[in-house]
Amino acid sequence: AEGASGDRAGRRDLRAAASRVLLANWTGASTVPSHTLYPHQWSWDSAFIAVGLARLSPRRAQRELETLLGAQWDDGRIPHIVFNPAVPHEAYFPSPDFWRSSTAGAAHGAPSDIETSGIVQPPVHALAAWLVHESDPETSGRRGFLERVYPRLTAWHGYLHSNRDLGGHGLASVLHPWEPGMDNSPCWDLPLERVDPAPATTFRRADLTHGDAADRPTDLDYGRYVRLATDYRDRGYTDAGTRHAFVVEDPGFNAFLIASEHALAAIALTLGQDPGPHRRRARALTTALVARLWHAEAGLFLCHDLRTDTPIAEKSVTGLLPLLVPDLPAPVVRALLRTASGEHFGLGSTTALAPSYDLRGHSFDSSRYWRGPAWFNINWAVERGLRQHGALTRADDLRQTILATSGASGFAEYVDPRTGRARGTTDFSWTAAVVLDLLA
Ligand code: 2M8
Repeated sequence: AEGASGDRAGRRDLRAAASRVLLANWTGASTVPSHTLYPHQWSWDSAFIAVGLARLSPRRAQRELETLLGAQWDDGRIPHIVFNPAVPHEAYFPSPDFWRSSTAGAAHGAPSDIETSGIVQPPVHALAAWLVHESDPETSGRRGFLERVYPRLTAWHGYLHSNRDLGGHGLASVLHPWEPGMDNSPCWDLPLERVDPAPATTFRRADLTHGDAADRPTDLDYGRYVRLATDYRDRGYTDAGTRHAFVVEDPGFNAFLIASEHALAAIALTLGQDPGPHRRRARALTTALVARLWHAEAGLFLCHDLRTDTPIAEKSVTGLLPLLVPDLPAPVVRALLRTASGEHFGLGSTTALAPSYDLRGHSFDSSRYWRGPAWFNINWAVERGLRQHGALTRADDLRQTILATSGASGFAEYVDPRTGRARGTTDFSWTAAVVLDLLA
């Protein structure tokens, strides 16, 4: 009994600590991922943050998503950063004067009164909106939350289904390593070799003021990120009909899109509208995902380089994220579950949390950002996926590990997957947010 009450007290303390992080990172209408490293609003961060905020204040969670949706472009895209005009330009690179969204993006209906980036991030938003609604349907209903966000989320998916189906195979593609959110994943090493880096003298990184250089992407990576973003901007943020140096189909990005398409079906049904179009889309995406990106011999989904039309032979956790997809073929699910706990990801054995990249991969690095460290938003998604496919004990174990590691690391941005040691910054918003959700 003492153990149980100690456990209860521990959970209460963890909840209080996670709440303090989110409250401190709230800036009035949205939440920064971190006041130091990322002092603006980020797209997929806000989706995870809203899921956690819903456990504290459903109104605030709705506000978080609606602030982001307020910066949506007329073509449907949700920009990956919404800039806070009160923050000085030097605080983050690339700043608004780099992206120039209100002018360079004018042809695509970028907002004129607010500055944003011009690229996107994984579409976790409809899933988040549905979870926010479900956490308190009464408040959501009274405030007309779903009515307001549904058309915007539908337009967002419309953008991804049309403008971003650059391969013509029914999947959304990404045009920059910042888009799938796993910035310096070894998956991008090969496609990035074709990109001529912008000279280091032409820009100034702000991240190294707050982050340890050994935890961050390299200068060469940054040179290439800058080149790709500059080219996209200088072509007016146009997707089709131009040649992109980097264009990839990513399984994690598409898995979130499918989970979110199912969420749109649930939202439509709640609003008394026809869920059919969303269900058909989810089915078509699922078929395309398996046909294009599943590799039975590798035991997981692989990214596909559309420039060379070849699979990228790197095992990244993005290849496990399709566990979020409800109706995968049974042999695919079985193989994914095996891979998750096998030598490459070691879930529940070598490591406790899923690493971002193959523990045995030639590029594995336990500290450097998306080249090995374990991330809490991704582990939250894997936990959901395991649960959805009936791997309940493993989902419970992973949940406990997420809760234990997050608090002990000071709500780290990411951790060494073998030791759980904090990496990157601390008091990180999505880490606190997924804790609040998993404790509920
Ligand atoms: C990281 O990416 C940004 C660029 O978008 C950066 O390094 O400056 C990534 O971890 C990304 O997934 C995340 O959304 C962002 C803010 O937390 O930081």
